[in-house]
Amino acid sequence: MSIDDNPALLSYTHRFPPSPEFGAAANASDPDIYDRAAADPVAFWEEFAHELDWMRPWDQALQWDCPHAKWFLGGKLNASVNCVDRHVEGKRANKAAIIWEGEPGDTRTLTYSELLAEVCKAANALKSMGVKRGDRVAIYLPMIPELAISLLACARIGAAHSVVFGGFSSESLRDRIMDCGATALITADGGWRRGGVVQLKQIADAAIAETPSIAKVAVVQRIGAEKAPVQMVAGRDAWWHDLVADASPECEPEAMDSEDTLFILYTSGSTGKPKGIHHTTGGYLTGVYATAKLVFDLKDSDVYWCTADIGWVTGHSYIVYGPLANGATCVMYEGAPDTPAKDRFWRIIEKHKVTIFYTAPTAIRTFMKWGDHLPNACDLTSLRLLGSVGEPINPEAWLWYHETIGGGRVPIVDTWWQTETGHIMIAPLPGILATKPGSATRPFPGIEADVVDEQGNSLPAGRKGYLVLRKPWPGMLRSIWGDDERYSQVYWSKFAGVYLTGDGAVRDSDGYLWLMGRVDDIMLVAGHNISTMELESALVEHPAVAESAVIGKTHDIKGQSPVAFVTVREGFTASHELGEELKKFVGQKLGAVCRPDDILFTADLPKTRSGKIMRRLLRDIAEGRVLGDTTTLADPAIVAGLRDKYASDEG
Ligand code: 7RM
Repeated sequence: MSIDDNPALLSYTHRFPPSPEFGAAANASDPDIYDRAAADPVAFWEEFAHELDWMRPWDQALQWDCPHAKWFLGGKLNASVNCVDRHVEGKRANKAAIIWEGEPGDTRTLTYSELLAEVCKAANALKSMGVKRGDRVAIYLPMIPELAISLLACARIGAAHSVVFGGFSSESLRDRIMDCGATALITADGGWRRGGVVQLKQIADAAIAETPSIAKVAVVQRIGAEKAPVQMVAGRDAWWHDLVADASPECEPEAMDSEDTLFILYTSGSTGKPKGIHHTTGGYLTGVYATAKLVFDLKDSDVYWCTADIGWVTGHSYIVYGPLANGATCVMYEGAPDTPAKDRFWRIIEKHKVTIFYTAPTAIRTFMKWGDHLPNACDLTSLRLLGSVGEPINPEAWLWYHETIGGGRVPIVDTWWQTETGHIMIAPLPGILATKPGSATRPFPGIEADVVDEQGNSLPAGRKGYLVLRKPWPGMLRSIWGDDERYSQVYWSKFAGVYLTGDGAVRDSDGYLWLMGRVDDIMLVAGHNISTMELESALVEHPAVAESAVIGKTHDIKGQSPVAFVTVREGFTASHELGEELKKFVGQKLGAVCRPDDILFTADLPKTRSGKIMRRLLRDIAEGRVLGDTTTLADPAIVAGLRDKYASDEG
């Protein structure tokens, strides 16, 4: 039997049904929701749109002229009003909206009414800088409250924000500013990272020396002149605290058209220049509101923490817009998980009694490597729901997360989505579906996902193929900023009328989806389609393995042969014997065809700054090629080191 007909992942058969108590109290508790949404997805989304505050109702829910969608046409609303004002007017004025924790240990809590005043002051400050409705504002900030405030302030006055992650270089910032023609920049003197200071203003200065569109710069003082000296350019730069000190705490929100731009967010993509993913207002807000409500089961009593940076879409949708549209209390943390010590996350959960915790598999695997004693020493019993996003979560990591962090009590929502999709597309409704470790389960109600072959034909259960989305959804990207041709070509040209996600997937006999990573990463070994994810999941089941990345290396006979890069868990040492043992281990678990030809031990794997393993670079290393684009790497030294090591091991 070929691997294709028996994907290794489907051998993970544990099921975790929701507890009756969780199910009974959940925001989504009626299994009928799936059929109801499938029968009329547009009406389903309208139900959630109706739960938002509109200044003018929409005339038409959806206009679909493939590949261009418009949602809630004619409707007018403001995203900041939906995330802030309506909670102040409701019963949440004194409820904490943001509980912020700085890396050095300073904290700040903003209630919804305080957040409203801050957003209005910031909105007026932007106006004083000459920013108008329809303009673009670049934001280059650390994870401080001003970052969330800046997004909402832009939304309030109808300017589109373009957030650039605070770890990116001046070149990345420059390119992103130029592409969207931003006229103002919000930055800070610096940000804390592992006890050190990232000199954001200095980096920004280098970028804006080459971006004539930027007329004004607002600078938040996070660090102070001693550790982060800045040069303020007269007429261009102003301190944030000066701008807001002069600003009124009231600001009439703009009535935005549902299809007006809310933000642009750049994704690097594997080749070519970054794509400015273009999101609009009404549909996006409806999508993040509905998914945050049902997937995270947000209640007024929750303390919700998403560990992503707002520089990524996860932070846009599930730190800012989704939870705040639901009136939630959100924890926001500035720094690294190992500062001052490797238990920082668990200390934060204990301190703030976090109930919902949303993080990435890369972080989970790191915590596993650091050892159970760290979370075990903290009181994590406040938790009632765990989430995962960013990469496929290996069943082994899922089970560890469930046991060690969730105490075996709480549901895990593995949420599959993309910058382009705007909001969660595939994830369990935790009160309804039984979960299976390693599967993101079923599409969210109203979403139609499919697995298709090279010709676009639907594949039956057990066959790997391309993951596609068959119907428009409210938060979908509207285009690539300034390049509609590329938008059509990248997402809509391989199969007529359906959205190509670029990911591989397989469905099991219960209709659950198992994500296989990017299709570019899938190997063809002796005629078998093997996903790198399957081998990686098998490898991390071995007690010595913390994390692994598998790639296919060109092979004369087999076409490709699997090569595994492996990091070991604390207390284990890399050795030739361990390498041989791991090859055997994988061969026994998955069959001889999957047995890796090479195992290379390494202290770290090359990852993007959002934590995704960059297998493309590992392929370059294994093939002895010149390394491709490395600008999105979190730590370029890792790849250089690996390349040398690989060359010497081979030699
Ligand atoms: C939210 C985000 C998108 C890509 C996507 C996948 C991978 C994300 C999961 C996942 C398996 C998941 N946006 N991905 N979530 N793969 N299971 N739950 O990450 O634009 O930065 O990346 O991330 O390959 O296409 S993103």
